[in-house]
Amino acid sequence: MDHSAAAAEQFKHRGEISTIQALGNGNINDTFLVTLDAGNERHFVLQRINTHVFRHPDRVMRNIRTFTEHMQERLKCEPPAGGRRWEVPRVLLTGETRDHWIDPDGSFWRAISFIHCTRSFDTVQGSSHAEEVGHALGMFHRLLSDLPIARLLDTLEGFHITPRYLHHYDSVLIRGDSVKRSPEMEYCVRFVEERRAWAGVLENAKARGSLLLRPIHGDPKVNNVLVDSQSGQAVGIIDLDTVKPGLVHYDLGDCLRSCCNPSGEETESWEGVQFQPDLCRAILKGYAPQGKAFLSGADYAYFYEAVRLIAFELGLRFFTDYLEGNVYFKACHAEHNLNRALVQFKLVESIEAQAPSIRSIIGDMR
Ligand code: GN1
Ligand code: MG
Repeated sequence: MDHSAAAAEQFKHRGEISTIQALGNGNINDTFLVTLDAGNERHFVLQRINTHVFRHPDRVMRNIRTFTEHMQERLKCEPPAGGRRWEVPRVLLTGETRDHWIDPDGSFWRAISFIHCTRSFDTVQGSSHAEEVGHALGMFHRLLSDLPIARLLDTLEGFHITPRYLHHYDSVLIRGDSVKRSPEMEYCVRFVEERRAWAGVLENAKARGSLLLRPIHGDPKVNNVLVDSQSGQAVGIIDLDTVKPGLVHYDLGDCLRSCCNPSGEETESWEGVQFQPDLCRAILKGYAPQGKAFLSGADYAYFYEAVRLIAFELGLRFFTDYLEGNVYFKACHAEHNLNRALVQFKLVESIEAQAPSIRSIIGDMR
């Protein structure tokens, strides 16, 4: 049963609900824009959390409270330079002052404020947009860089731990051993095999103590960055469920793999997917001034591996989900996750083919 209207009622404090529309195209949660007919804030964002993925939604809400308070405190002392906007979504409470509502079917609903006069894009619109995306991720990292990681809970165990995804992939592949493979599946299986030995590169550096855990966003893809509708400047980052301790490399890698593929992760023309170094340069130009405040020499040394790895990891996650029957990512058709995997693997090939120039762009960041 659809409980979105009842859920919206819980979080609305003034006026009546005019409309509830699907918002964005997230692969995990269901997101709606609720519009009211009165009050100062006419819109809010309502979400049903996928509790098969986020098994502890209470931890998600705790983390959001912890880091938004931290960010707000820092912004009081150091407001954004140059008259820029930087906004942090607020968690809305129900009439009973709770930060969530459980519907009669047991689904977990929560609401956050809508950041006005902003928009987001599924693909990068050009180098100035790319620079803004980089700036947003840098701001996010810098403002949280002094939040002790012990204050953040783990909202998604194993998230971005590539060797764990490989381990799961292996068990899924064994289960489906008797299934006849298409040429695309054969390509993916070979692709993973050829890179298996390298897949621990970030986790090994972490285990050696070369890379440190810090608060990360977890999912800074291009459409999670809000830009001001007038100026085009970045205003904030949304989709905060995966904020937890991690390597900033997961974030920078995810941001670059998402933004430097102008055809987007949903394109059906996967053969033509390319990584655009010029967009990479623009993102790092936006990120670097913020990053200088907290990055170490070892951090820079692993950024190339990060972009290659996170594209590979996402391809692996999509491919595994295809083999498993689309149990994790929402899919519009049976081959959807296979197509998404092929997009990421082609992107990895393009990254590998341009390794020297990407490394040199990263070198120029310092
Ligand atoms: C998922 O649900 P969404 O679209 O915000 C996924 C990310 C992937 C992304 C790929 C919790 O994010 O890790 O990078 O799809 N989120 C989770 O589009 O697994
Ligand atoms: Mg997300």
